[in-house]
Amino acid sequence: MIDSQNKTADSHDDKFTESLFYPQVESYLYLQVKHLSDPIQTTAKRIRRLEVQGARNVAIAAIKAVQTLAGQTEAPSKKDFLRELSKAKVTLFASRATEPLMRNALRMIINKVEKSEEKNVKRLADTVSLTSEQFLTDLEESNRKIAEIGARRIRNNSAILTHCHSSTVTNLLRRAKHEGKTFEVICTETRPAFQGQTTAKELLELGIKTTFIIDSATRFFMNQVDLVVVGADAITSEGNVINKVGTSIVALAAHEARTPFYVVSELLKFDPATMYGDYEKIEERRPSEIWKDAPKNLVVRNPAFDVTRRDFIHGIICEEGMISPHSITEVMHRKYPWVFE
Ligand code: RUB
Repeated sequence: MIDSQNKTADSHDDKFTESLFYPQVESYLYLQVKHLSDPIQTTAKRIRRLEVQGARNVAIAAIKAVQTLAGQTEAPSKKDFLRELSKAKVTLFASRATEPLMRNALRMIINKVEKSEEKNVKRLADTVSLTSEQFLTDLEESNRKIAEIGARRIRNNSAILTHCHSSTVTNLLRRAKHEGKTFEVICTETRPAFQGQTTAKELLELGIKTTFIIDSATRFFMNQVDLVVVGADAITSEGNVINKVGTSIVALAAHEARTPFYVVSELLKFDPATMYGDYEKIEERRPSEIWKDAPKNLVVRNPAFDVTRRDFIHGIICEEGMISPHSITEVMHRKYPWVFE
């Protein structure tokens, strides 16, 4: 998990320097990589270890890694360059299984090279760089729109509950705060990796009154909040949302307490494979994250995400506005037809 800025090479076994501009400030992760021997392996490792966390930050880090790879390539031909990109894609996709934003982004960038008539590797690398930059700019603009739309849902003197750490949620709350709204936030600790601590720190830095609770206290506090806002890792063609494990329990509790439950998400977290019958794969992490010295023969399971059914979601706040989960496929066809290619 990222919890500091300007880490140096000393904190990693990889030989590189980086500066992380963490999104609570500008809702943008700026990953600068210098003298990186293998940007793909290094980034994949950091993603696997949760040093880069949250769907958006994962996608941004993966895009930056591919951009760096393109800048360093010595591939003698287009065919070799494509092979390099394809290998990078496989490695990055495997770093976390439930990240369609990263997959959509990398597919789109690599498709540009595949479809290009250009044969010159240097110019193809420039295509990767420009397409990546454009993708990141569009992602930033989506994030801005989501915050603008979502902040309107936050009333003065209201309380909001959130689960895990979502840079999109933080950005929305930051926007509401900057608009002068007075509100408070309850955030869950989010076991086992405690991403809620990141959320709590960010909100405190923004000057938002924040209460930190254990996950299982969610129902206890549900009647005291006006709405729930969570992020998303994946949205299926049926409009179900996959987010940090426990989100579906939060949604159930919200439903039972009649508390509106909103998901804030860029549309590109939609997984087109679900349209053709595939299930979204739910990443399962090491049992030792939950219990380091668990008794022998004890079965410990550690899914990272769970599925919240669309029936429990009041709306998905995305760059196209507040949409019903039912309309996701239609909206995707209109806004991003290329994801279905
Ligand atoms: C993070 C998580 C976040 C989503 C959305 O899980 O579930 O809610 O990724 O985040 P993990 P964002 O910590 O395991 O990555 O809005 O930043 O994309």
